[in-house]
Amino acid sequence: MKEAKRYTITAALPYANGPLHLGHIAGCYLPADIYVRYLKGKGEDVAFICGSDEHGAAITLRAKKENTTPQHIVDTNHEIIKNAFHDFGIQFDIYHRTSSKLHHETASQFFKDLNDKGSFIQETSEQFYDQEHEQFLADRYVTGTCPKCSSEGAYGDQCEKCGSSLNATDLINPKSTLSGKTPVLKETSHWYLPMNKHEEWLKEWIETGKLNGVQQHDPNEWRKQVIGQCKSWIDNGLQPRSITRDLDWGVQVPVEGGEGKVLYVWFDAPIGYISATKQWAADNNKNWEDYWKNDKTELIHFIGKDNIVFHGIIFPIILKEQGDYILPTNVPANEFLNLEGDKISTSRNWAVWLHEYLEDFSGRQDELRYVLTSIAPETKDSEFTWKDYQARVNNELVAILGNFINRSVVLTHKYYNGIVPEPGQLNEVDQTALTIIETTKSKIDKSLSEFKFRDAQVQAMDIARLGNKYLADLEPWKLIKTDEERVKTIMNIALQISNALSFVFDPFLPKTCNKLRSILNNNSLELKAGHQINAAELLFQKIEDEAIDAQIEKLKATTVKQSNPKAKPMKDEITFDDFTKIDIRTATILTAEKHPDADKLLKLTVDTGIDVRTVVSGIAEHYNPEDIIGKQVSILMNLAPRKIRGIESKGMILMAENNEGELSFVSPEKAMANGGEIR
Ligand code: B3M
Ligand code: ZN
Repeated sequence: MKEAKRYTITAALPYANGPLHLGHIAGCYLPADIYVRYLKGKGEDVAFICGSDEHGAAITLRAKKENTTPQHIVDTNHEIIKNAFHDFGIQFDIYHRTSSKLHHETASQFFKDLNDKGSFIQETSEQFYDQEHEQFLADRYVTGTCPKCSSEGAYGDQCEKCGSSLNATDLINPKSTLSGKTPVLKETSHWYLPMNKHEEWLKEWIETGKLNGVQQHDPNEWRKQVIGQCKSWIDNGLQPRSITRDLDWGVQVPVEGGEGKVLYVWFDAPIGYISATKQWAADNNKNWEDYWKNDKTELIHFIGKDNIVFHGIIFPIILKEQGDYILPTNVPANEFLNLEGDKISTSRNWAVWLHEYLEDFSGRQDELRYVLTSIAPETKDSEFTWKDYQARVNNELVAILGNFINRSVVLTHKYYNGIVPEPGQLNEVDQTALTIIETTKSKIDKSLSEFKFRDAQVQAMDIARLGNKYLADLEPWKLIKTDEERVKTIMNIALQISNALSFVFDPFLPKTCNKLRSILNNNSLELKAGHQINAAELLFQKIEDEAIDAQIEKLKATTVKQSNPKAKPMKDEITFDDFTKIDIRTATILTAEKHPDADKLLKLTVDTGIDVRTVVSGIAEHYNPEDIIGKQVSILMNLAPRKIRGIESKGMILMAENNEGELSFVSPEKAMANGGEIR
């Protein structure tokens, strides 16, 4: 018996540290879902795998920031993400979690097995350590200037500006995200994956698709940017990469010496695909190994471009080291989606959140699916704008697809009481239309099999265009008065085209196609004469200007606007603990006089409520001494005393400064008792 072919299709596990935005959807989840629907439509055996990535510093830091636990963060976001996927029609066979017991066991066993095989090296090195918090600083716990592109705010594992993957110790001017202080170096021991040992086979596998001389995949079918990124990594020389961290959130390192350490999130997350498959198999009476250890199975990873090296190099190394596992046959990574002329940014809230779209445009998930596929960033970055969204929905979905179906169904009811008429002799126009539809169907099939979803959807819309033109050219509404027999043929063909559309659009617009099939009252590729169809219903509604304007307003309103372009950038983030160390109080100036030795300085005595003290302040160019006596101000109390031009100054008067360097006191808006805390 010939062994059946299977597909394991994965979509990158989203970090459960925040909701999904349109960039995530266009980059990875929508193309994956379209591909899976296409395969399942052909009757293929597919496991469509995803889940929440619940480990890593992004999550522990988020918890710290929100003063809660990592578990709470992942529980909340897992639900939001899972529901948004469901409502958007992304139909995973399983949406699992990496915090699950099964995943911890699976990842742990994987590590143990590879460790036993000698696939890792263990090394002691100096890593950044925050003395105040008594903690090693993994990945996002350190920020600094990127050594590659010099931009500030690069993380210890990656610079988001230039995309370079980094080692924390490469950062220029590193700062702990916990204390804001410069970290010290301290020795710690970690496990490393010696990627350098794998260069040779990886190079051959990426460039030729061969593994041990056996053809595994055709590299011409891989996207250029995927091969390009993998090759450039290999050509630059692969380095050992640490796969454990000094953290207390994640999968514990299960071997001796692993106490207090966890697996690096990028080591355990891809194994999450395997643990999810195990859970799905257990729930559905399948054998998970068929989907991971059988070379008839195609493993395909859908991801965004920032995940390429993990799926094209690191995970394949891990799988190959295990021995029995298959390697991916393709990694169709997308580029990025921009939004209204700017990069999507979660920190600036420059994003359209999927769950908010689904609330604001309830029931209109297919409209968004259509637009995101039309602009899918398959080969280069692309852009979403609300006006373009509106135009594509109104001019394509409503005016072409919706209009054609509606005309066909309405006329069938008008002329034939909703019964598909028997066609007469087909003429050349009819034949040509049917032939074009057949060839377009095979083109769509080919495009989908090559991961060209944008093209495939255009081709599907071409069928609706052709249908519209067919009706517009033949004008059955005029012909009905003169040639009733001919109209039967025309309407039969229009309904055949409608039926074809309910299948070719299915991977792209699943909800609409369900509705269309129920209007046609037909689930089969064939639509027979004499068949009764149901009443017409509109497939799409026009999107009005108000809805679009409201979205643009919302985007602008929630985005942090810089009203003063000259304002200095914000300093590094501090913790609440840091803030509580600062003691600022209300105080009243009792006396003021010019500093005997400095033009810019005034010598003040102030009543701080708890003492009367001398403060030297650099405000002489802005205030006359006599004008400020009795003025209530803010004073930084616990600043260590310093001598300024010979006079000891205790504390500092707080001043606001404008773009021109002019100073102004920061005073309570109404009179307050001196010594009142400012917080
Ligand atoms: N969570 C990164 C990301 O969302 C990561 C993907 C894991 S896939 C195994 O970009
Ligand atoms: Zn950089």
